[in-house]
Amino acid sequence: MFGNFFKPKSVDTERVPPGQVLTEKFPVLTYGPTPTVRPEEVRLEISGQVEEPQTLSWAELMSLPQSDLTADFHCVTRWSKLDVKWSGIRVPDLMRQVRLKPQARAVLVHCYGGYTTNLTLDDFLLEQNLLAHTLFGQPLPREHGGPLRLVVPHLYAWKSAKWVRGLQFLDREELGFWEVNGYHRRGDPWKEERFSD
Ligand SMILES: Nc1nc2c(c(=O)[nH]1)N[C@H]1C(S)=C(S)[C@@H](COP(=O)(O)O)O[C@H]1N2
Ligand SMILES: [Mo]
Repeated sequence: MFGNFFKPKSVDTERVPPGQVLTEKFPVLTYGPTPTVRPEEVRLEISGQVEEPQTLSWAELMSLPQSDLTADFHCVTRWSKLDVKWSGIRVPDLMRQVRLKPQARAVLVHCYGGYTTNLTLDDFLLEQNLLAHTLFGQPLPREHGGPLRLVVPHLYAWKSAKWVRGLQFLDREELGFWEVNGYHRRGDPWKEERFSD
């Protein structure tokens, strides 16, 4: 019996969406310059279809419940990375501080540097979505969105907005930066929702 001795490193193809290739590295994908924001400068503005607009400081964010997440990361340019380890604030834990107006349907995520991306509330409020400040146990590197980024594991990674500074709740979906420029409005990697028709 060779046992596990010669067991090849197996790739779990059920975890790789169609048209994607695995990478061990963690490429950086940013449109435009990388903003420099110090944690103590971070403000998260919550606006739009909410009963009370509010701005959270870094200290306030850190005082919310903190969670770990291991998730696969799929970029529409066809690389996927498995088992990325993040820590941060689960979106539902943040949203317990927010009273949405009944007509809220979607969110436009705003970033330092001007990037935006859109999500329906159904896609945004999921348990596994995280506002991450830690990557593999280290402070989130600036090029990967530090101090604070969104992680939305079930959609292509352009929805995982880096350097988040605002959540604007809307009564109907407005398209973000890549979505205006031809990317799919939702971006489910399992359905290969890469581009809009
Ligand atoms: N603010 C901002 N967020 C962003 C982007 C960007 O250009 N600006 N690129 C998106 C894209 S296309 C991908 S694939 C992921 C890449 O994250 P990474 O650079 O940490 O790998 O970030 C997403 N979030
Ligand atoms: Mo991407």
